[in-house]
Amino acid sequence: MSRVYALEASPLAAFKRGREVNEAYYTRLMEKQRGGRDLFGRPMTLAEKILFAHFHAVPGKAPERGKDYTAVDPDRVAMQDATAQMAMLQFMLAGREASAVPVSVHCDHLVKACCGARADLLAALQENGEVYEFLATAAKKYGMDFWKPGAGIIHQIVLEEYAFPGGLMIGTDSHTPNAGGLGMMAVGVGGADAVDVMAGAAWELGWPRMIGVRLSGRLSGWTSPKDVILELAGILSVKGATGCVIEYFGEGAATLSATGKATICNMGAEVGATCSLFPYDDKMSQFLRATGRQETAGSADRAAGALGADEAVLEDPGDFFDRVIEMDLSRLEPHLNGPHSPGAARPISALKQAVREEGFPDRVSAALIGSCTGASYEDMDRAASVARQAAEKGLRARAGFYISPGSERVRATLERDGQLAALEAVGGVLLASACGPCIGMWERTGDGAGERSTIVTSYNRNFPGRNDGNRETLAFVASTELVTALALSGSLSFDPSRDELAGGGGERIRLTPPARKELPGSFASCEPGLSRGEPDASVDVVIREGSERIQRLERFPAWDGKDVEGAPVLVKVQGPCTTDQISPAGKWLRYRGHLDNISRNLFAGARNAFTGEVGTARDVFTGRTAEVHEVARAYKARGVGWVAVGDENYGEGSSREHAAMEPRWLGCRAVIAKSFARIHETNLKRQGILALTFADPGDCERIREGDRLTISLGGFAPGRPLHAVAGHEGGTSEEFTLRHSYSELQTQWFRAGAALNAEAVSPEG
Ligand code: MIC
Ligand code: SF4
Repeated sequence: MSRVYALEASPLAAFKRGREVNEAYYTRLMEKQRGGRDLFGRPMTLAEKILFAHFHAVPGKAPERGKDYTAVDPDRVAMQDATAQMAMLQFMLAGREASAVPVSVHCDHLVKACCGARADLLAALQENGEVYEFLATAAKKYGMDFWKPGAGIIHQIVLEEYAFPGGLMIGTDSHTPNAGGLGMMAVGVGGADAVDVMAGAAWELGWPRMIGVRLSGRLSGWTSPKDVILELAGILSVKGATGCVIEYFGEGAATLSATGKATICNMGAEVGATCSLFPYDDKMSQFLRATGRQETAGSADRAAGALGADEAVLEDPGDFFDRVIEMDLSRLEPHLNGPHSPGAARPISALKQAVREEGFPDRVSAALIGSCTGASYEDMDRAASVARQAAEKGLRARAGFYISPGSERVRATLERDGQLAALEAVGGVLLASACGPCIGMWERTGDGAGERSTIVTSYNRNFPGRNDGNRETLAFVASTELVTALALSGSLSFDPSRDELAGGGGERIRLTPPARKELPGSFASCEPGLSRGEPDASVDVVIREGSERIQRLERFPAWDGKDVEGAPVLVKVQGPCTTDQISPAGKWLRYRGHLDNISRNLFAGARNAFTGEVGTARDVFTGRTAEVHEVARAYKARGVGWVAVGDENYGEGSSREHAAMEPRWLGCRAVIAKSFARIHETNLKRQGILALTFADPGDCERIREGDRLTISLGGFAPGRPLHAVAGHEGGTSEEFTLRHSYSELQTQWFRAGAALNAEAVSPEG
């Protein structure tokens, strides 16, 4: 079977190696969508229209939301260095000469923030040289675009270079949906999903449920697009949109800049959404043109009708969305969400009380702006306008103040237009255009380091230990301009719309809300740091001999056809368990390309409900308590498979498939939770681990320390529950029922030992 592009090879080929999408792409998209109306027999949401146009083969009946799986053909793939290493190692096992779709690889996660942009970048090149060399040579061989360290953060570059309205993309990072700001359906996935698509197979997607958000009114004063999603996170909670696409519409949507929309879509990941989307509008057209994509803008302008939901959907959204949320931008308040969860929404007016009653340190010890969520030209311009007001009065930031621009293009433009100087004038330290402290690559020293302290960031995540590795740090997320105001005041409860700053001479200074400048007249020219990909079979992928960073992979063995029999429960995780707890980032990013080495962090950040401790477990055979990975290795050495037990929304957060590959490598047979986050559930399935849920969530309480689990796999098939028995220490046992969401294809992955074994080897054959 040769690969069939949903939008056919010829128009696709037109944009394949370049940055533009042509008219033919949209002509085909519109033709395809007409077929969609016949299949659904009703008007369609934007997500349905885009997905329909990308069907691998049109199904016989309209897919049922939240139930059916469908096969689609993404237009492109994006990967960042911390996940691309494992994805590339798996792709090498697939035996292909080149990627079947356009791919970009971005070096952004491994740059440590320590001494400022220039020095940090040089240190990263030294420190991670062999990883960059591996990725660069692999990208060259397989024909992928390669973005050097310092070029910028994956999602910002994708927005500036590759995203286009109506397209479908997957990316090995959970914030891939950022491209929804340009009307692209962009979904975060684990590396193995990307490998399939790069190997020419279709991509399987659970047909999503749809949440509609109607925006009315207009932002004013201190509110920013970020506050839309910070408020929504409070309404939906961190798992409220699991399995859903969030589609925004309404006259308020058209007032938001493209980068503001991207921020909102980016953080849809924080509520579990598959992706988020805005309809095409003038703001997107302006952004496409400002970033040099006139042809795409012109073609999209003419196809605008195909790039939004059908009229009837907008008139009666309640009939077409599973849930509709109304939000009036004029009434929105600036938010500071946290600590410890992006879903802990707090309007700024509630902060004073929260500081009093919940005992958060009011003093802000560090303020950080940037990341893929808060580093657009508009964000930084607003931050600079706040900083300027303070500088004019001779004030400096009262907290450590760090700036990570989203891309080199943005950085060069901020330098040219003076915003950078304004931020530095109040004490801001420029960091590299990379993830840095957002992913724990922060050598934090000085004020607040290693203590219980408050920090504020314009990032998207604030899980315990995320930014500086210290679980005692209380991190709050907010808009870039609010974080800047808090940096100046040094106080968490400072509300710039009500409170005044104290000047050096005792005078009181009231900050005025920053103006909104969405785009520069033009972006500054810069050396972008890109090597364009053309496949070249003669290139050897470089893996250094004896490397502790990169390890060639071996395939996981196929299922032996037997039940899970008497498997000890390695850990039962207490409370929310993010991928940061299963496989922490920070110093462990170093080993993202070496499965055995990174496995030493398995569950290092998770609290074991049996012991109450973080990162340890008891060996049921020896009674010895040790680090979780050591106990897992001991079981593996005995040839005993084990099981892990989790709570609600298990595996929320990042897309890192290490959180599934590590347990697989160390002998895990099944993870049983009350519920799963979408990407992690698929990652487990793809790596050959059974991802199961308690039919009765209350049964989770029946699992005790020392239990041995037996799970009967005889009738393992889509939609059929499984029977399990927990044998307790002391001889008693309890039975319970487990559910799962495996599709037919996914059960084949399990049988084959991993998805890679089942399908990606020779999709052409
Ligand atoms: C994140 O924001 O958590 C990350 C780091 O970008 C991850 C990817 C990773 O762990 O490499 C994500 O969001 O998927
Ligand atoms: Fe990087 Fe942070 Fe964005 Fe993840 S959320 S891609 S770590 S900037």
